[in-house]
Amino acid sequence: MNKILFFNPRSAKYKPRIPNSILSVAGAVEGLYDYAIVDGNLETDPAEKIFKYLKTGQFKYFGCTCMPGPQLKEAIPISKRIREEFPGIKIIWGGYFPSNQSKVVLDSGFVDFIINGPGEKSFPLLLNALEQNAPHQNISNLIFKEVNTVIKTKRDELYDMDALPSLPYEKLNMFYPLQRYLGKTYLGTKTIAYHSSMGCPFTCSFCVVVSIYNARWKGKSAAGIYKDIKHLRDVYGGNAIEFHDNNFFVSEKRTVEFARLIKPENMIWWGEGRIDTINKYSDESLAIMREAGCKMIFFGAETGNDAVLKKMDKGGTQSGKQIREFAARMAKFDIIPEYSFVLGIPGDTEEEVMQQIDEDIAFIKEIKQINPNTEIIIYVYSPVPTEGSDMYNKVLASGFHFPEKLEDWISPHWENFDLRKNPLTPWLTAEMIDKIKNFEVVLNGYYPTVSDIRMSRLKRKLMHTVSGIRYKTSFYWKPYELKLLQRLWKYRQPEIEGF
Ligand code: B12
Repeated sequence: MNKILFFNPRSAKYKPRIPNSILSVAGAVEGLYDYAIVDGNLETDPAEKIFKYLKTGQFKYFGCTCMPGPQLKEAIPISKRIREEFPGIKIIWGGYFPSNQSKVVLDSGFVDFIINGPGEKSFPLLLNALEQNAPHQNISNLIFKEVNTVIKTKRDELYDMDALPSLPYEKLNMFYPLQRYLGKTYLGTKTIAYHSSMGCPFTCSFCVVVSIYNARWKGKSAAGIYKDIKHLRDVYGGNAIEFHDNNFFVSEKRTVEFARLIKPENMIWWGEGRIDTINKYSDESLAIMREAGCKMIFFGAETGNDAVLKKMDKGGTQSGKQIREFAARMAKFDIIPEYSFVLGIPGDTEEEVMQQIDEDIAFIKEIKQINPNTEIIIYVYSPVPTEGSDMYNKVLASGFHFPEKLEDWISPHWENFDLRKNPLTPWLTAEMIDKIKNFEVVLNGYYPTVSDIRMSRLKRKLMHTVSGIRYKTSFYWKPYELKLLQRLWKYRQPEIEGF
């Protein structure tokens, strides 16, 4: 038997979302290969379920998706155990982690193939080759090992998204009721996770998308997106949308067309975009988007310092001035800008790094003054292998290196690395990390995120009052009282948990 077992490992502190990564490749083999899906987010013991499937003897392929962080905690031990107990099963990983950390993944000895970037074409081709004992060396978007050498095959051009197979929602529904994926969020009571484009046209040196898509972007048509959303609304009752694209708003025309189509459905939607791109949108476009339910947009603001933006290869026209003005412009249209900042990037001296952190903190406070509704997300810079960029060269020069053994990624030391909260980067001192984290606690106290739907008005008010003196006097040291409140009330952080 040649069935595929797909696995979506659990993301810690999750709210289950439609597993688009797995569904995209499942859709591509629909009708060609039979498959089952195990979603770690909806299982108490996914390993048990996986081995129950494998023991039937029907499965020949194990396809696992993986991003850094908590998903590795299941992906690694489960794949390893499969290799030990079922050595005949081919193990194939896809997703951002294996694409970017291919050597360490393949060196583990328990992953046979990595799908490098989009898998809709390469995955079925790989299976066909394996089934027919035919060569796989010419299949694009693949990484594998041959006599101890890691081979990366050529990359396909980005696909016409409208021509790709539709996602097999009905099939997913046979394994897990799709309703369970439509969670209650700030956006709505049944939130759909949808992915409508591939890549991003920019080359920011801190962003992992660059090494996979190399400044390319392609989007599904507005009509195609609408058709899928309408289906999920009519059949499963979805009433809000979280767009998971790296950059949903690249094309103003597509956004406006989609807004016009979705408006009568009365759905709230959210996506990620660039400040300089959306700043070019006309007032009319922004007004239509808001009327059509676009309530909040996530933007990588990164920093208000133009020289640092340049160092990060942010590209485009983004500047500190533009970030400020744009926050005010969004307020006019009643769209909440969710600004993310990257603090703690490498500098030449310790003083320089600290000074930049202080400057970024001051800038964030300024943004809050301009538009208090701006949501702030703070990340600590975690290097990604953007080979050739000046910033990554600096990272390497500092002595930083990624783990050399796959299992080290789940050691307590590395576990939180990609959560972008406490990276193990040599240029950051404990004092710097404390400063960033303490500021974040005070900021979240003074301005609790609107996306935490469980937090009552009264609790918000209380947190705001308690943190007032600290926030106003910039006294962030040891904010234990706020930490206690946040723990007590299970304050949630959208940067880790999504909405
Ligand atoms: C949804 C999502 C989440 C959800 C996950 C929910 C779930 N598990 O069900 C949540 C919000 C929990 C999350 C969390 C995190 N995420 Co996340 N997440 C995403 C997001 C927005 C969408 C993923 C997706 O569905 N894409 C759509 C599918 C179709 O694309 P795809 O995954 O690339 O899949 C294609 C190929 O990769 C390949 N493929 C993928 N898997 C497989 C498997 C097989 C078998 C095959 C054959 C092929 C294959 O084929 C697919 C079709 O072409 C991506 C960004 C993005 N736009 O992709 C970030 C992203 C993957 N996340 C990222 C990160 C870092 C995280 C965090 C670790 C940290 C953080 N602070 O965000 C946390 C982890 C914390 C946690 N709690 O687990 C990074 C990864 C960066 C990196 N260094 O590799 C990304 C790229 C965001 C970014 N731009 O930085 N995330």
